[in-house]
Amino acid sequence: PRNSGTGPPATGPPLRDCQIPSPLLVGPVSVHLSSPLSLEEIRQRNPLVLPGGRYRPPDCEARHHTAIVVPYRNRQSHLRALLYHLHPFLQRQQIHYSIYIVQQWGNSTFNRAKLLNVGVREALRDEDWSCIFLHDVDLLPENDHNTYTCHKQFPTHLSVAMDKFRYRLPYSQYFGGVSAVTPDQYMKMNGFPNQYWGWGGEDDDIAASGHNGVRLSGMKIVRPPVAIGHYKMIKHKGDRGNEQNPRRFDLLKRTRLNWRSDGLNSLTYELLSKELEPLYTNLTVNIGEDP
Ligand code: GDU
Repeated sequence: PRNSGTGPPATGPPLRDCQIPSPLLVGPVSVHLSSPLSLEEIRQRNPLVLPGGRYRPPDCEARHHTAIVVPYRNRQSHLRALLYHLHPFLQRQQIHYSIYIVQQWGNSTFNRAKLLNVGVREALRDEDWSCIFLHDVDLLPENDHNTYTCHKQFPTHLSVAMDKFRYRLPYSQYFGGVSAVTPDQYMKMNGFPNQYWGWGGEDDDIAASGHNGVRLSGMKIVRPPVAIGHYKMIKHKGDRGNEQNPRRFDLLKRTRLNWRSDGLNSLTYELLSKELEPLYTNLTVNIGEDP
């Protein structure tokens, strides 16, 4: 059937399934950051993107349904650069997608992983997404063969070769930057930890080896080849309100004890607003503060 239960009912004749790989892919793309366009200009360049940052390929039935969740506060120029690059990138992949910006309200210490939990939960209220991407705002993919889809069995880590780390994986269990899970994988992991306030540790809590790999509950991490998983990171200084978390090492030691009780099942927050902006869905959320 048209839309396979994840969108509006069919109107016209059924579409054929999109080809794999998409014939629109171009491979490596050069990412320039010199003159970011305005949101209005980006909108004009993406006329098929619907309010909320939603898109479906017009000529074929998408095989993939991906929500992109971006933890966010006060990075306007990065957000514009991301939207500018990501919309055409995803359209070339012929994916049905939507972009969610999860904005932490207030000035309390930033909490990336908790915002990701909020984004996943809210995105799944909208649609039956088959894949959820967890995407830093400052990372721009440089090769569209790096497809924004999920592996059926295992979580995926996409940003394996960032310019910041000289296009290599910084350490073998690195799971930060851009990663992806299916809703099932996410449930199995009990989501992400809510207790990491400030910079660092939350990504390692999910994936580090030895004692801490437990959150993955036996799942391994799959990755694209290094030649394809290229990303440009927009250079930035540390943000006010996201200073290094000095407790991260202590928390990491306790992942084995805590992961079943700290995550999706202990998530509390107050959704202050949900706006369907022309290029993204904006969720403003009160996630509380570091106790
Ligand atoms: N962020 C904001 N506003 C802030 C702070 C952070 O929007 O004030 C969001 C952005 O999406 C940003 C992400 O949080 O991309 C991660 O923060 P940083 O960019 O400051 O951190 P790094 O560039 O050092 O990123 C690496 C990994 C992240 C994460 C982080 C540790 O790429 O995925 O694991 O370390 O917290």
